[in-house]
Amino acid sequence: MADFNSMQEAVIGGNLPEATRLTQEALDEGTAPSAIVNDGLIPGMLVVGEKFKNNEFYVPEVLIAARAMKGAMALVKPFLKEGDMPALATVAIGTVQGDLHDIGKNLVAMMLEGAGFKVMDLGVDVSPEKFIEAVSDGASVVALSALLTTTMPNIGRTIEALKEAGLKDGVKVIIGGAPVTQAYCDEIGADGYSPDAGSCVDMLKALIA
Ligand code: B1M
Repeated sequence: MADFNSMQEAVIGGNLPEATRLTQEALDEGTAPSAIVNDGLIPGMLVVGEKFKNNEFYVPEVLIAARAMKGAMALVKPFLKEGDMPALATVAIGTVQGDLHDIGKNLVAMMLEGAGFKVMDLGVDVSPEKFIEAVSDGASVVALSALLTTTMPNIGRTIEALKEAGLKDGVKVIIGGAPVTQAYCDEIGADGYSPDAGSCVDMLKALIA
């Protein structure tokens, strides 16, 4: 019987050797790969998100937890069959045009991936056209990050571009970043705002429920 509790603890503690050892052991015992992900790794990462949201964990703890999760996922991935692990949704995430900050955006991407979303990371300085392309390629959620007051309006411009392309109604747009607020979210007609990476997961889950 796979030790899912210890697997969760290994992810929460960012213990890469232990996370990979337990994952390999579970695979060798014949545990379903999807159970390893759903009952061992993802619940661990969700706890990390909660702790980050509550200021019990800081950026370094989240990064090492994500490293443990990724190491274990790399062992499981080759055994996951098509349809084994349907993603909650496909999220195209990027920092908006003109903005090169990516530390917060990467944390959000990691938390979403850890929670079972498929993430298309478009990087930094992402033009509205690139987000449109990602939606055409299958993304149903567009996640926009901005760290500068001068680039924050590009969140609104990206939403306008999605509307002009006739794609806005088919996607959820979520936004965040240091200067971004719920008031700005309401003003530009985005679907959801969250102040940090941990609460982004809860917010998006509620939005697509
Ligand atoms: Co820049 N920078 N920077 N910078 N930088 C800030 C943002 C600034 C506040 C510093 C300051 O003046 N006090 C200031 C902005 C002022 C303003 O606009 N009001 C600033 C400036 C001015 C600049 C330059 C213009 C400086 C210059 O060249 N004159 C320049 C701009 C370059 C550009 O983007 N075009 C610049 C450059 C840089 C570096 C390249 C040197 C570097 C970025 C490196 C990198 O990201 N790879 C950098 C850094 C590191 C910072 C600070 C110090 C830290 C940002 C950070 O990573 N925070 C920052 C000052 C500060 O915040 N103390 C500053 C940690 C990160 C975990 O938090 O990104 O807020 P954050 O993400 C959080 C939440 O915001 C939220 O979740 C995350 C985790 O909880 N979140 C989302 C973020 N995206 C989200 C998306 C969501 C939901 C939540 O949904 C989709």
